[in-house]
Amino acid sequence: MEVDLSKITKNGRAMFLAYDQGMEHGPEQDFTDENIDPQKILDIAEKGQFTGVIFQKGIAEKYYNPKVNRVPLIVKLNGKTDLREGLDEPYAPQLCSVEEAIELGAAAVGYTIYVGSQFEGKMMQEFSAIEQEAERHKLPVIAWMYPRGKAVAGKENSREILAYAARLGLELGADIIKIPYNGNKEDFEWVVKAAGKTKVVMSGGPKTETREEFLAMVKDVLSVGAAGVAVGRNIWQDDNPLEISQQLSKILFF
Ligand code: FBP
Repeated sequence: MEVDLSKITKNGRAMFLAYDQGMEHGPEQDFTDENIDPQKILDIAEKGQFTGVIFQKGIAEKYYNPKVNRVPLIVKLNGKTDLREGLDEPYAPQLCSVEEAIELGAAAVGYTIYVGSQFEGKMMQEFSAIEQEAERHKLPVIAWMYPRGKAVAGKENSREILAYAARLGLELGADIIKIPYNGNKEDFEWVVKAAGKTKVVMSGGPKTETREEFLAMVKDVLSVGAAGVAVGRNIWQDDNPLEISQQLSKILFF
C-alpha cells in the first residue's frame, strides 16, 4: 500500500533540511558558533519553509515541539560516529524506535543503509522491521541509500552502484530514498528509473564552492525526475541560510 506523503511534501516535492551531522561527523568538522545550535537550524527550517527537518531523537526531544513547530519532523532512527575503527565497512545501528519517533511528533522516519558494506544484511533487516512497523502507523519511511564498503570501493558513485542502491530501496519498501548525485544527469535518470514508484531525493554532500554549483545540481536532478532534496551543509553553512533556502524553494516549487 502506498503511503501518504502529503505531510512531508509540497506539490509532490520534498525540501528536507538535514541536521544529523553532529553525530555523523562531529562538531569540529561541520559546525561554527552559529550552526552548532540546533535551535538556529530549527528556525531556518521553519522560516525557510522546508517540508521536513531531520533530527536524531535527542535533538528532537530537546528542541522540537509538535504543538509549536510547523515544520514536519523526520526522526533519523539509526546513526554512527566518524570515530570508530573499521569505517571501511560501516554499520549504523538503530537507536530509536518508530514508536519513540511518533511520540516525539515525527511525520516520517529515516534510516541509513550502507549498500555494499559487510553489514548490509543487518541494516536491511533492521530497515525491514522499521518499514513494517511504520506502515502500521501509516508513517513514511525514508531510506538513506549510501554505497560504502570494500565491495564497492571506488565505485560508490558509479551509475551501476547508485542505481543498484536505488533499486534496493524500492524492493525494501522505502517510500523515499535519499541518495547522492554523481554529477551526471543521464546516470541520475537511470537511478530514478531504478527506484520505480519510490521517490528519489538528492542528498547534499559537502558545501560546494558557490551557491550556483549547488543549485545547478538541484535543477539537474529535478529535470530527470527527482522529487526534491534532503540537504544540510549547503544550507546551514551558507552565509545567508534563509536566502539560499528561498532560492532552493523557488527551484523546487515555482
Ligand atoms: P549534507 O547535505 O550535509 O551532506 O547532509 C546529508 C547527509 O545525508 C546527512 O543526513 C548526514 O549526516 C550526512 O549527509 C552523512 O554524510 P556522509 O555519510 O557522507 O559523511
